[in-house]
Amino acid sequence: MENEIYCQGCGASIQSHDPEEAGYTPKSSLEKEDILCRRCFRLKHYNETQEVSITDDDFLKMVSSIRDADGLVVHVIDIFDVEGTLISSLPRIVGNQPVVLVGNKVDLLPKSTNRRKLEHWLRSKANQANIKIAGVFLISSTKGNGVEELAKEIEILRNKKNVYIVGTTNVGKSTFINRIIKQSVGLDDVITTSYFPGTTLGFIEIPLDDSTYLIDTPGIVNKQQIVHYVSKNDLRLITPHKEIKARGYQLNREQTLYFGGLARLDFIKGDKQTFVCYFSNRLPIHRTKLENADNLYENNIGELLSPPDEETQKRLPKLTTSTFKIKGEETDIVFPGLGWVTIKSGNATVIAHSPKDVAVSVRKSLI
Ligand SMILES: Nc1nc2c(ncn2[C@@H]2O[C@H](COP(=O)(O)OP(=O)(O)OP(=O)(O)O)[C@@H](O)[C@H]2O)c(=O)[nH]1
Ligand SMILES: [Mg+2]
Repeated sequence: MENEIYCQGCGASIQSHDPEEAGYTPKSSLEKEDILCRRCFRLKHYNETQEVSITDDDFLKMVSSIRDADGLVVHVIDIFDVEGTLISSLPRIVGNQPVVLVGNKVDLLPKSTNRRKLEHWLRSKANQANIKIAGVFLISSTKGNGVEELAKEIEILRNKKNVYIVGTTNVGKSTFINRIIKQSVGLDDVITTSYFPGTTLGFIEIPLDDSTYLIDTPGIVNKQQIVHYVSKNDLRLITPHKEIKARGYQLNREQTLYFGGLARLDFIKGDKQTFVCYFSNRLPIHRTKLENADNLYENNIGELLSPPDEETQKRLPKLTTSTFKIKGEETDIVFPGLGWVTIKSGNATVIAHSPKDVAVSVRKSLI
């Protein structure tokens, strides 16, 4: 449509006939210069979400239109959920555009994290997925770390073309753009952000100059992201809000750690040693004997082992196991979207339990 108007907060096309649908704005508010739809208004002011009927597939189609465009793609991922947020099908979605990989949320990492190792790990993950990248950056969109350097690099790499900010839902794409807007023109929170998945509903164009734009896009839905299986309340508990604190446990073999009741690590073989856990400070960790672990789960899931709350229990896939024999170097067992456990001795056999589809992986320790 010619003179279609879009919500400046979420990018939805503005309409005044269906209050239950995306972009609804009462007729009386249509006169304003910058229009914010009712859903954005409520998200912003009351932290209230409204479901809309745009499907995962609609989002994917929208983002796939970048394939026919000409510009720079900035692929934002969440460094706490690299498995769930690195889009392995990115080359198919955005075609041959150059790609910058951005690991967001570094403010949550323990200070002792080795950034070089983290960058190296991200690079190797991108390589495995056959995503050719023009650079890797680590930033915090909320705190601003690294954003200026990245903005400078984007300015060079974009070659006077559009810049598309692409990623799965909730990685902080809109927060990143808001940070850039704030740094360049001083305005706060122009685009709507929230800790719920599925906030941005359409493309949002922020002018870079007379003819090119920085473009926010809706998050692509990847079913490996744990955010899709947890209730809003549990999402609050598992999402770290500030720098995570290491929690160390001295374990003998045949002991188990539960991370709430969302994941579990069994220490099967190896000498007595410390397991250092890096999870949201609000996620309780329980230690038990391996022989009691199944029983504890059966009888205490949702109570002592919480989260999951009732709503999450209905949605969460069953826990499945992966066995890892670690030999010779400090290793992290990574539970995507939750956190990781560092095995300091570099020698142990462990069994990791995680919700099916949220696959556990290992990497060289980052600390
Ligand atoms: N700690 C931390 N949280 C962040 C950072 N960037 C974004 N967040 C949080 O992550 C959540 C999602 O942010 P959004 O900017 O809405 O994410 P998005 O990628 O635009 O999500 P969709 O629009 O749903 O695709 C919000 O709760 C943000 O506050 C960051 O650098 N550090
Ligand atoms: Mg967004």
